[in-house]
Amino acid sequence: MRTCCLTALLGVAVWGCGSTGGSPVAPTGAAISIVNYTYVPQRLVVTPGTTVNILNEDPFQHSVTSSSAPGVFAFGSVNGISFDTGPFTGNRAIAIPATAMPGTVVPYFCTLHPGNMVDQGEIAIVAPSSN
Ligand SMILES: [Cu+2]
Repeated sequence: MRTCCLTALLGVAVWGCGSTGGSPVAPTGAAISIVNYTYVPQRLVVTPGTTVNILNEDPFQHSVTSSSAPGVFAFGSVNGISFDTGPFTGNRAIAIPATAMPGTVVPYFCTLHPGNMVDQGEIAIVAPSSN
C-alpha cells in the first residue's frame, strides 16, 4: 500500500494496484520543497489520506516538524494531526491520516532553524471534492 502510493506519486502508472473496487483515486502529487531556508509552497492544501513528499534541496539538514500554533517552535499537533521528519537532506514523506478533520491547519517549522526559516510553513486539510 505504502509502496503503491509512493510509486504513484513518482508518476508511474499503477492503476488497480491493491484496489478492491470502487473508483480509482488520482494521485495528488502533494509535495513541499525546501530551498534556501524557504518552504515552497509556504501553504500546502491537501485532502485527508494524502502522502506529502518533501525534498530538501539545500546542502544541509532541515526538518518539517508540526507545532500546535503559528509562532510556536516546539513539536505539537492540531486536531490530533502531527508529523516530524527529523533533520534530513534529500527526500522524506509524511502522511496525513485519512481521518484528518477538514478545516485543520497544521503549522510546521524546522527544528534546526526555529524561527529562522524565511516563513513558517503550514499544511491545510480540506475535504475531498464530492464529484
Ligand atoms: Cu532548517
